[in-house]
Amino acid sequence: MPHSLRSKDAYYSRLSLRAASIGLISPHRHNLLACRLTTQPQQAAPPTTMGTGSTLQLIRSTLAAARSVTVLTGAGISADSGVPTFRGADGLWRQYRAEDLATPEAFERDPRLVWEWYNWRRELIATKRPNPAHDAVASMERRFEHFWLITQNVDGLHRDAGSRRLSEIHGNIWKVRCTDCRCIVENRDVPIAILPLCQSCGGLLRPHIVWFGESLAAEDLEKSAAALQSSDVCLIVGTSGLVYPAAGFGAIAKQAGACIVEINIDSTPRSNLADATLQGRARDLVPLLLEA
Ligand code: BJW
Ligand code: ZN
Repeated sequence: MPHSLRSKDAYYSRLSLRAASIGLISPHRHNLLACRLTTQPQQAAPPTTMGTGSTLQLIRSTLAAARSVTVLTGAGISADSGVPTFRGADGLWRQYRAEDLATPEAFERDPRLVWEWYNWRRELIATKRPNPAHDAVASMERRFEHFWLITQNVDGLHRDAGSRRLSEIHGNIWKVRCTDCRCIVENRDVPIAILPLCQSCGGLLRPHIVWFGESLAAEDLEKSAAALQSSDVCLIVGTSGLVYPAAGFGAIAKQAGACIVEINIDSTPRSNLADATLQGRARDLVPLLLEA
């Protein structure tokens, strides 16, 4: 791993550790610690493959013994519902410049352009439904005594699937925030009026989304860090592992003793951290984890 990434991990890990309450060490942890599960496929996988059957079996038995599970998701889980990712072949950042659309400076410079882009994304996302991977994550919440979902996705599909114990750490595209009074309200208008104004104070509304250079909500960081530090298993699904602080979350869980399982169609800069990797589509693989 390049030195720059290692030091970023350390920086963000320190930040999150400071923000977190102290995690509990589960008695189940020690068994799980001992198990470095598998084979990690080194080559790019065909569209849908998975690790060996025994890998899957080991992950299932590790999950069966786990009391505390944290799931971290990224755009890949919603790609299976038809929501574009950011960095894939058809990813949003291949077509658009993040600096023009997803920074506070961009919004200050041209709020109309930014809202038009979000309007387009709202129109697209409004037509999408959760897929079996979202459903499986939602059912994990019911299965494990301690469970937390950390999603980087703003599309709300985890909530639509029924997940409630979650932090949407990059915000939610169906919420707006006033740039003056800072109130946050749900807004599902499609299309949304451009430029939308706050009903309380008349101020300009912005998407309730965390843009580059903006801090994540302290409460989300605290809840995430607490969950990561106390998890027996940390499942990382469909994220490129490039955007901090989430890119450092696997390392926090690992350092605290969790067994790390990565599910992705590709390898990522974080794959080496994983105790087990399953290569393939989230919608095919995540539901398999729960089968007996
Ligand atoms: C599948 C699949 C299938 C596909 N099945 N898998 C230098 C050093 C350290 C830090 C920084 C730095 N310079 C800047 C920073 C900080 C910055 C950052 O990390 N930048 C990096 C790019 C370097 N981070 C921030 O600014 C964050 N704030 C912060 O850190 O505050 C403190 C601070 C600020 C500044 C300096 C220092 C400290 C805020 C980050 C906000 C990110 N916001 C976005 C966009 C919001 C716009 C919107 O959505 O409307 O959030 S960026 C974009 O990336 C989006 C995503 O949530 C996020 C992560 O992407 P994700 O989910 O991983 O998607 P992809 O597309 O990258 O990957 C998809 C993956 O799925 C791939 O791996 C595929 O293989 C896989 N896949 N199909 C399974 N079917
Ligand atoms: Zn207001």
